[in-house]
Amino acid sequence: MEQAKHPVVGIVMGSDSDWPVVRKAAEILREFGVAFEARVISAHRTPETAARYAAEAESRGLLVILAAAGGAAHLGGVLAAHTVLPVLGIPIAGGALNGIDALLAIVQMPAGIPVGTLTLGPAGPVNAALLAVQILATADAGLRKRLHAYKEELQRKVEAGDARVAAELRQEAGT
Ligand code: RP5
Repeated sequence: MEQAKHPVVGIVMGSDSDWPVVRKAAEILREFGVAFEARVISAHRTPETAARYAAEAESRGLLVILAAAGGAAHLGGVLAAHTVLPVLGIPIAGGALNGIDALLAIVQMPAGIPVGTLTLGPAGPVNAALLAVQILATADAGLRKRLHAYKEELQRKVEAGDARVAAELRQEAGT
């Protein structure tokens, strides 16, 4: 699932069952032209691989890691334990508690090992990728420009929605 020669963002997910939701993060990164890689690595089922991935991430040139997991979502914490790179945790909905478990697991890291906690639900991977772009943009003027354009586009969409609702109401009122 490698997108480019020198990925700077590592998307890691606990299971390939997370991919249908997590792929949105890949789409956003692609939209911004940020090279990434995506891996399925489980903190519980493949713990050695998780530790190795995080320990080698910095020397491999990664700058930010996204960690998506559901249930007892320890992935972000385990990766963060083995790297100084910023780790952004994405709680995946599903299972008996529908993501509340993952959210609480990610948000309760002990002092010293931060994991940024992103939105629960489909906005999670989108916001995680955007936050990764924003982190990279602190040292990349080109990316910052693209982020401004992205925000302007969001604004245009809301304004178009506002106009559409107003037009619909006018039509219903026959005015
Ligand atoms: C977590 O358990 C994964 O991140 C996934 O969200 C959840 C279920 O995994 P599977 O049983 O579908 O592989 O570790």
